[in-house]
Amino acid sequence: MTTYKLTYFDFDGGRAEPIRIAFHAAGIEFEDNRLSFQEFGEARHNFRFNAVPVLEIDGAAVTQSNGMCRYIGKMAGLYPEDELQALYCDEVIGAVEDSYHQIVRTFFLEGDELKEARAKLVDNWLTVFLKGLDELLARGGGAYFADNRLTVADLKVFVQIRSLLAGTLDHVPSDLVQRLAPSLVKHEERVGNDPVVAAYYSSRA
Ligand SMILES: N[C@@H](CCC(=O)N[C@@H](CS)C(=O)NCC(=O)O)C(=O)O
Repeated sequence: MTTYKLTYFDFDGGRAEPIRIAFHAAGIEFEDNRLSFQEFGEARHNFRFNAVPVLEIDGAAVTQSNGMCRYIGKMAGLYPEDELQALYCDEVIGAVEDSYHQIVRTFFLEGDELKEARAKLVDNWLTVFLKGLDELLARGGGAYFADNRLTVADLKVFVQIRSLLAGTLDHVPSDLVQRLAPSLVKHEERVGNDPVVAAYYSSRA
């Protein structure tokens, strides 16, 4: 039997979370290897590209979270077979990946510098990002981003929007999504209540 080990930080979010949910949806057992930030810091040079998530398949390491989303998503039936719908799905997961890069740039700032950078992030990139996702959700029909059903695109957005709604980023108002793209708040609720996603979080509890 193929073995899977997914290494990431020890929190229920970020780049690995949609992959964990997809594993659960596929009914595939995997080792959920969660590192503290300190453990990651000590081990980062052992990881290709010095970053996580890393997925080991029968001991062979693979990087790049969106590729993992597609790979496990296909096994879970959470990735479109239709080429155009697959492209729509990829557009969304790529946009969310971009959002991580924009947000991470502000991570190591402090005080007024952080405040200023986050204000700029809100006014510029996050606004563009949320409006873009709102547009893509409408293109998908309003409920899901692609294929008229739950796909890894929905999981990827769900994880990011849930984090914004929880106010995890200092100086980013937790009502920003509601103000700019209320459709994404409804989408977050829809995905969170999906039986597959809800079952995953019950299993975590
Ligand atoms: N394109 C990569 C980006 C991976 C990445 O930047 N991961 C972050 C955590 S979410 C990381 O390990 N950062 C550590 C560092 O940059 O030191 C992917 O999608 O997997």
